[in-house]
Amino acid sequence: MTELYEWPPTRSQRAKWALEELGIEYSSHLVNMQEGEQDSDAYRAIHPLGVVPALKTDAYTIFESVAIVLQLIDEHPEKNLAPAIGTPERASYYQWCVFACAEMDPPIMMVFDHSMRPLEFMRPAGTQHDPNLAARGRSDFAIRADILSKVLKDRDYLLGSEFSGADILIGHSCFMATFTELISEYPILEAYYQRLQQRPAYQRAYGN
Ligand SMILES: N[C@@H](CCC(=O)N[C@@H](CS)C(=O)NCC(=O)O)C(=O)O
Repeated sequence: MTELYEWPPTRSQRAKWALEELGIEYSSHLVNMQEGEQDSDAYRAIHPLGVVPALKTDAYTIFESVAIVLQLIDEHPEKNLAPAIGTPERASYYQWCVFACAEMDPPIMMVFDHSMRPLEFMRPAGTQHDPNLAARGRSDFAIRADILSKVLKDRDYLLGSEFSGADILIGHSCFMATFTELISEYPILEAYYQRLQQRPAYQRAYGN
């Protein structure tokens, strides 16, 4: 049985969206962040950083949202959520998948941490909001949003006309950018995200 360790709405939704797109049967284990379950010995044995998501299957346990999405998609090539290995399209696919976690997550999280995160959930404990870091996050996000807008200007999805795992990952960045009120200045990105939100698998994963 496949078990997703999640606490919505967080990066665990990336894994959930992939599970839903692929039609994989799974159960959900809610890691109660408000009660500190992420710091329990039992959960730390699954994810040593005490964050979500993690995924447990009959064959392996894995953490890191991007790694989970890539692995699940590779296990189901018949669903066509990734181009064939070694092709030019696969190069773009890798590029945008890594861009999501390496380039989109940090500025968005900087804005969230320094303008929205309740102080009692700041890590390390006692860290205060820093408006300079929030501003830095906003300007770093703007550069990246422009890059994505240029790519998406004349296509429905990052790789062209076909939806792929890269859209799951950047789509979650759009979700976070909406949550942090960063997306409205980028109509192309906003329209792309609206397109993604029409997908039944997205709606099942994000609960709307
Ligand atoms: N690089 C990790 C980041 C995971 C992560 O930081 N998850 C956040 C939620 S989006 C979390 O669990 N935070 C716990 C906390 O802040 O206490 C991934 O993509 O899976």
